[in-house]
Amino acid sequence: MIRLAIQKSGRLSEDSLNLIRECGISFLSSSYKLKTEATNFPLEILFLRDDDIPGYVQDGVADLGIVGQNVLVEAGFPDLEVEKLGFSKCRLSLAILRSEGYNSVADLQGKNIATSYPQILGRYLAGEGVQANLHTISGSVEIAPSIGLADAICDIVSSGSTLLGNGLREVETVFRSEAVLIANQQLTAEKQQLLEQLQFRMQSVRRARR
Ligand code: PRT
Ligand code: ZN
Repeated sequence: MIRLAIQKSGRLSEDSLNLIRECGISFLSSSYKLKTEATNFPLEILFLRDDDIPGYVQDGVADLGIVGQNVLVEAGFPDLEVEKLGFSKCRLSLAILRSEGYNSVADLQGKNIATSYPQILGRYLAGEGVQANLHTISGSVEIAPSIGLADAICDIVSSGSTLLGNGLREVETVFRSEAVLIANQQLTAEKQQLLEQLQFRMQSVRRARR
């Protein structure tokens, strides 16, 4: 039996469940249960918050997980990635108030930047030779500039309409992300074999969708 952690409720949930079902794996799921067992594959599914998934897989509480690369890399476990899944594509971008001028990332020198991704942003700014003050906030990052909490933000963007609605404009792409399958690095031989079967099925599903 191999244990897979997926997001309980959020942007990854439906596509994660659909992918497992399209792999030919059947299971019962109800909205209040935190785990379920597949009926035709030795798989147990755990439903967790996405932020907890990388750590659980790193520690072996779960063998496998489905999570966004943004969350995986921010958690500090990029090496757990074993397969790109092609959904939940988004980018982590820097944005400033639309009324502000902007030439290059050097303009952010000494500025206050609000983000939920201090690790990824810190590395990016260091690579650009820019020193800024990062303020870590866990949600509603987009309102920070308009209420005077920060000069800029770094947050997830997909359509861009949330930035627009908050009077912001995207000025730099810091990181590109999609959902990935992750795996513990000390799987037993049996679990490794189950992982390979799952990867094979996931690859077939993606090929069939194209
Ligand atoms: O409760 P839990 O902690 O499990 O969920 P969560 O609220 O932390 O995450 P959730 O469900 O919002 O997102 C899960 C993952 O989906 C993220 O980690 C990303 O990998 C991916 N993803 C894809 C996104 C988006 N697209 C996205 N648009 N995550 C968040 N957003 C936010 C964005 O920050 C903005 O505030 O959605 C808003 C709308 O975006 P626009 O640009 O389309 O307007
Ligand atoms: Zn989360």
